[in-house]
Amino acid sequence: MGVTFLHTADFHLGSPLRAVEAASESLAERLQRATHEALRRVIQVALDEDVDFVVVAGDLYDQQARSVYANEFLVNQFERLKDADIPCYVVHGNHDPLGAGAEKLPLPDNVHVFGADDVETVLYPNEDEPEARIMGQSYGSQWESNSLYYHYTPPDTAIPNIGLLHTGLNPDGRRYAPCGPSDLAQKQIDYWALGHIHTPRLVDGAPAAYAGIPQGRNIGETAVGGCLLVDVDAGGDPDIEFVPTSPIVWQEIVVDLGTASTDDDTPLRNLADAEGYLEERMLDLRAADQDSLTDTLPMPVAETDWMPEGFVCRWTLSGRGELCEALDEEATDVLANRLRERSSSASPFVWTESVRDYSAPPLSDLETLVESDEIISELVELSNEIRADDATRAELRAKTGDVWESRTDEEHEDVSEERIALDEERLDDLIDRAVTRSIDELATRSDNAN
Ligand SMILES: [Mn+2]
Repeated sequence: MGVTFLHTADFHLGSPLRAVEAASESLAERLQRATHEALRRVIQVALDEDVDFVVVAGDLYDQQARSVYANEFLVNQFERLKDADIPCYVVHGNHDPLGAGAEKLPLPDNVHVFGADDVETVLYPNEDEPEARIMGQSYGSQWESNSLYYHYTPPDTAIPNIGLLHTGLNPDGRRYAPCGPSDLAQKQIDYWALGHIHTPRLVDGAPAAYAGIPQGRNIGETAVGGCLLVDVDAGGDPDIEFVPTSPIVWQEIVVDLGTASTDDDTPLRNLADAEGYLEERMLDLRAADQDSLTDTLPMPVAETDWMPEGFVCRWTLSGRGELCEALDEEATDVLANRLRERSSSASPFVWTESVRDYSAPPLSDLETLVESDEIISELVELSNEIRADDATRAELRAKTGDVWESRTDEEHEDVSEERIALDEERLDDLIDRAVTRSIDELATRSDNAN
């Protein structure tokens, strides 16, 4: 016996979108609409697919003090499910813990909200002839340090067991219901519907997935947003399919000045070249299709006629090239404004969030520098000696101690830096970077002196 349901999470309704407001009021408005439109479409998927039920894994609201607009919108969406006799099971997360605020408008009675005191169990569609068991526990406060998963213990495995959990999936974490994939795998749960991480993700080693945020809110959330359709039997592996819904897709496009070129194959030299080049990339984006936009997702994607209404782009210029000399803060602003005028009304539109310049001026190649500049040649020799000398390496490592490194995991919040041991590979990397920077500096200075 199996059930088919829709898994969604992390609506963050009522999110203030501050970062975007600064860039453009009209874009902020567009995104605000997109956040609502994305959820409306998620509900439409549930209706079109006639799923048995819907599960929501936390962070429905962005803030503990629930926005009344968001509350009303959510009530309306859940009522669409109610009209189709589709029940909905909800846990609250760290952004909308139960203890903090109550809805001003009550949710319709097809919605079951799991309490925060214990793991609760609900049988679908009813206790007399159950077809699935849904277990869940909401956060009672912003930080949930307990390993909630531990108490998800179904009494039997005769029907599919589904667990709703809002978790950072970090066994060593202290805030977001700590647990790891192996913890989840050892429970008799056929599918863990997870929330908190905003990128759609399958969990390695456990029958668990994150549905992701239906509509990304900023440049950190570039994945296409949507929801998951899940089909699961008692004791079987879940079938998981992603359905894209986000009206707007964020993109960060990195342009390497070392390889980027104009139509006639010359390197980008001035603002006009840069504008022409970025316009071409805009056309590429507008020609993208569902396959190319979703090909980084780790799960099968449903065939739909989805296309975003538009893209919001950050253009990051990197590498070395002549164009660098033409770029300063004013130039990147002007470039961004010119790009905005180009394609903000096309369909799909491409809105330029910003142009960022991390590029560097071109450099003659290292060999030439070493030959022509005595100081640089000595620096390279010295760095090679350091690299090869075990005693010096040990001394460097002892002096430096642990180093800070930014975390690169996809968790959307609390992305902080953490301290890690300076191993041999990182030490080599540090030496390389120090030498490269010193050579850059020396070469630039001797250029200026000449
Ligand atoms: Mn969260």
